[in-house]
Amino acid sequence: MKKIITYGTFDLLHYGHINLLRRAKKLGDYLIVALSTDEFNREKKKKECYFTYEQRKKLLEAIRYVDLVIPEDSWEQKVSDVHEFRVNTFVIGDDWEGKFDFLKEHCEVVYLTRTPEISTTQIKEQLKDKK
Ligand code: C2G
Repeated sequence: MKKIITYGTFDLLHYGHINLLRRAKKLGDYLIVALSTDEFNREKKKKECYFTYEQRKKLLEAIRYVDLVIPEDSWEQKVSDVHEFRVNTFVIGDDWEGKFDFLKEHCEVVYLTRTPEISTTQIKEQLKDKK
């Protein structure tokens, strides 16, 4: 079984996220999503989420491509995750191109193109403008 892992906040889930998860799953048989916790988002990623971790987790678990959701609560957990879950491939959007090449000694590393015209930030801004 070829295991894939990806990481993210996945707030206000949209089709850009789904495009990423669909292509990530295509690379193997089992997709793990390490989902940024509320604390990790607030303290380390400086992101304020609309949905809580539990709500975002439920949304991801409803997606056919996702097999397991685990918490991401530190930048440093990736190497241990790869070994603990016997991951073959790390996947993330190419907005992170090169940033996780250190994982290449532990697993395959794949950067997938982002879906260009959509982002959680853009959704929030457009909703604000509509008020
Ligand atoms: N994504 C995408 N296209 C978009 C928006 C997002 O392909 N239009 C991808 C991102 O590249 C990422 C995933 O969807 O691979 C999740 O996006 P975010 O929730 O913004 O994740 P991010 O904050 O980049 O977290 O340790 C890694 C971080 O946790 C990644």
